[in-house]
Amino acid sequence: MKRIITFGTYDLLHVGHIRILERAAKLGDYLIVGVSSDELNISKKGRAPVYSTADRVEIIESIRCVDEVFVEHSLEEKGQYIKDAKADILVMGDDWAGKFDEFNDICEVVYLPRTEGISTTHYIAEISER
Ligand code: C2G
Repeated sequence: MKRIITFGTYDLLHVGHIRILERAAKLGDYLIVGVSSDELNISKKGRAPVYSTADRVEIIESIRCVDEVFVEHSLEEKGQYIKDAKADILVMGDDWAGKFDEFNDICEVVYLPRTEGISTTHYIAEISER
């Protein structure tokens, strides 16, 4: 039984998010997703997500390939989250390539290619233009 963990904000859910979750799930048997809190996003990106933490958690919980969801409150706790989840593999998009290699001693770290040409930032801009 292989346990997979991945992290993200998943604001304004789009197919890039769905595809990486589905590809992550295929690497094992049980997919755990850390959804980053509004506070963490404000501190790392300088703005709050459009959807609240609670709404983003509810949305990610409803996705078929996702087995378990928790709120990621701090980037510094990542090692602890991985241990608590008893994860065998950490999956991240390749925009994070190399950034989580320090966790190779507690699990396998895999970076999957992002879906080209799609981002929450792009959709926010598109919606405001319209
Ligand atoms: N993603 C993707 N293709 C896109 C956009 C996003 O594959 N076109 C992936 C990202 O690589 C990430 C996941 O979808 O693995 C979630 O993306 P974001 O919501 O942008 O989350 P991020 O800011 O990367 O948060 O602890 C780290 C953070 O919580 C990760």
